[in-house]
Amino acid sequence: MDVAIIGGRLDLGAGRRGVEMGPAAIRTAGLREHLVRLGHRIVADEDVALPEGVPVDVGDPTVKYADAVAAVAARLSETVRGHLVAGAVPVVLGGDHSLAIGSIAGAAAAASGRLGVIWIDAHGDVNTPETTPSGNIHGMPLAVALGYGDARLVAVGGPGAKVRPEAVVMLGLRDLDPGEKAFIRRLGLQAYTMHDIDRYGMSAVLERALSALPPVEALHVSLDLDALDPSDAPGVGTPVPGGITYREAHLAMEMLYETGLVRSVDVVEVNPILDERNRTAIAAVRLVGSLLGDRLL
Ligand code: B3U
Ligand code: MN
Ligand code: MN
Repeated sequence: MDVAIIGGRLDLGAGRRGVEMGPAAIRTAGLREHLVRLGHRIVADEDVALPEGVPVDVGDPTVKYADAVAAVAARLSETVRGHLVAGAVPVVLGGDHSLAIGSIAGAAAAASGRLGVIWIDAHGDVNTPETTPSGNIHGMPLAVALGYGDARLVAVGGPGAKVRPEAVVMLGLRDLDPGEKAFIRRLGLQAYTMHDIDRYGMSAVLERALSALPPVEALHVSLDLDALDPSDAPGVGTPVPGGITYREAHLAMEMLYETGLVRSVDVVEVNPILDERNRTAIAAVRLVGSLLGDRLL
C-alpha cells in the first residue's frame, strides 16, 4: 500500500499540554521503518499545524480554541482528501483527538458520503457545547462528524454531517458523560463498552459490529490510545482503568484489516511527557502495523 504519514501537531483541543509532541514520539518509535518492513511505500511524511496568523484565543469556554482547532482541521481535511484521491492511506498521528474532525471530513469527501467510522476510545467524544463538562474539543469530534456541535467545527470540509449514525461503531467505552449517554441513545449508535468486550470477547463484539454496518465504500479507523488499558498505554492525557488489552487491540486491528475497507487512520492522544520509555508510541506503531496487514505468521 501507499501510505501518507501526517503529523497533527495540535493540543488545543485537550485539557493539558504535551500531546502536540505525539507525532514526534510515534516517528521516533519507528513508524516509517515498521511500515516499510511490512512492504508499504511511504509517499509522504509531513505535518499539519496551525496556519500562521490564526489567533490562538480560548474564546467560548464551552468550546475552547474553536477557531484554531477549526483552522487545523480544515487543513487536515484537505490533506487527507488529497492523499486518498491519489490512492494513499493517510495515517494521522496525534495530537489530540479533535484532529479527527478534519480527518473524517477529508475521508468523507473522498468516499462520496459512504464512509464508515470505527471509533476506538475509552471516551465517547460525543459531547457538544451544551453537554461538555470541560469545554475541551477533543471530547466532541465524533458528535461534530455526525453534524452536531459548534457551527465552525461542523462546517469543516463542507456543511453538515460527514457520516451517518448507522455507519458509526464505538468500541472500548468506559467513561461517558451523562449527555453523551443520552446522545448515543438518541442517535441509536452502535456503542460497545468494556462490559460488552468482557462479556462476549473482542472477536464476537467486532464481528457483530461489522456485520451490522450498512454497505460502506471506506472505513476510517480512529484509534485513541486511551482505549487501551493504562498498563499497556500509560502515555495519554486522560487514562481510564479497565481498558482494552494489548492483545485485544491487536486482534481488533487485524480483524479491521481483514475487511479490506480501511482507507484512513487516526492514532491520537499519545503524550510523550506522560509516557514511560515511549511505550505508548511503540504500541501505536505496532497497532498501525496490524491495521495495515502485519501478520504473526
Ligand atoms: N468526556 C470528557 C473527558 C474526555 C473526553 N476525551 C478525553 N477526555 N480524552 C470531556 O472533557 O468531554
Ligand atoms: Mn478520544
Ligand atoms: Mn479518549
